[in-house]
Amino acid sequence: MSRIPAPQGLPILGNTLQIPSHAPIEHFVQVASRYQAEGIFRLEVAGRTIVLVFDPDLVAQVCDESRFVKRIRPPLSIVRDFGGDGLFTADHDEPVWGHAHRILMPAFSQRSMKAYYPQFLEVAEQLVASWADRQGEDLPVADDMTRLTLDTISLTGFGYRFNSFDSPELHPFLQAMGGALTEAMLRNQQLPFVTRLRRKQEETYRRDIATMQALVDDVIRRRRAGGATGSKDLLGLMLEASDPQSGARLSDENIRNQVLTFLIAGHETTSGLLSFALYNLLREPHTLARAYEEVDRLLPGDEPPAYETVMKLDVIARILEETLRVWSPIPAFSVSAVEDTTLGGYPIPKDQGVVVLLPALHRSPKAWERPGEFDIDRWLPENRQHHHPAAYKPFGNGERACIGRQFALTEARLALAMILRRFALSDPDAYRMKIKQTLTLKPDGFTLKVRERRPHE
Ligand code: MNH
Repeated sequence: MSRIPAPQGLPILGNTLQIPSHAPIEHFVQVASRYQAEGIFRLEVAGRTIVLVFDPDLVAQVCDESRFVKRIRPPLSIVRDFGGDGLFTADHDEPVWGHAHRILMPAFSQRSMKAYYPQFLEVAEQLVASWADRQGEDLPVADDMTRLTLDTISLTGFGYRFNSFDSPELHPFLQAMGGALTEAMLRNQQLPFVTRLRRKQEETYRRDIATMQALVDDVIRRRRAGGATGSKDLLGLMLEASDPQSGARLSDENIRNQVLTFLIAGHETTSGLLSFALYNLLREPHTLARAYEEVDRLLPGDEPPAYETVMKLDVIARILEETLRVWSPIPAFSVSAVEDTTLGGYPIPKDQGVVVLLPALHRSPKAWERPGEFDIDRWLPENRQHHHPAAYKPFGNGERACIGRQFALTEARLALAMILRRFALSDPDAYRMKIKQTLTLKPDGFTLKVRERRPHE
């Protein structure tokens, strides 16, 4: 592996000190640009060798599930401190992953999205009403998208109401989650003895995890107290369904881990997607005009949009796809080699982790024409077929790909359509992109202003 190109590092510390602790991904992308020809490089971080790939042909190999599988290594082994054996942080070999996956799959079918739709709509209407009351003010985009997505997953998944739009402060759950995710990212870059020395951080970390778990316990307690059986939402399925293959039921401890996993995974990334989409629209007036044209054509008047109409939105759908190319909220995912193998001619030993670096893959000149350009017409059916099959992985890969993809896209389509139908957007402060990384990415400090497009009662 020592032949894989790598920036010069120090003895023992390797490249650890070169990585800005709060912006590792931006650094990795910068390093990647030095290895365009190879499409693969290596870093020595906190005593581990990390191999990163972004060449689409190499990514195609890494996506071969007979050769590489998801294993719980840093940073996911750290996230496991709170995700436990939930879907996201369960190991490939843990039987409970298969049990939960099969129990929950029906809850993510397109038919289920239709069942959740009234609740998607209810929360999207709260967002729009809140913005209508705050016309002309600087609206904190990422915070409000977080209110939308957190309230949506908790209501549809668990029948639990955060009522985030009623409060100027974000819910304590979110504070705790932001703290825990950031700490997991920092620990990923620390030698273990350093983590052990940081007592105060350890205390805060444990407190943040306890705060999140207390909320989860409240969610489950309320459901049990309500005695509402037969509910087919996520929590209902977990409490009552059994794995069709083995007959296994989920343990109370596992359900707790799944609820916490879904509360985090089910909102954090969709919030980033919507924030980046709004950012892109403000920078691309032509695309914004096409989006307005589409919502005015398909959603005239003030009636709540019908599910079927939302599924017909095509410009908006392509805005989301292109946003996920240029700004993937989850900027990387990792797999490990099943056996000794090679990648691009370099030997990779069994169990070695390989990171797929999405921002570099999604802008690879080998796979994309004009990679830096925001062009939603890449996603027209006639152009789509020319894409490199492994050049676009915003939802991960294979069996372990995102279970919530349709959920996120349906929710985001509706929210964007509701926003555009009602408001003209402006950005008088000409925001310049500054990424905030807490494992996932969001635009930091991005605000916009809205004004009603047509008289409304
Ligand atoms: Mn989601 C896995 C991206 C929305 C629930 N998600 C993944 C992975 C990526 C991802 C990438 C694979 C991670 C890995 O390989 O380690 N997810 C996204 C993006 C969005 C998103 C970009 C929104 C946009 N995810 C959602 C939503 C939910 C959700 C919404 C739930 C309602 N995601 C999950 C779960 C997993 C996952 C659960 C783990 C799946 C598994 O391994 O079985």
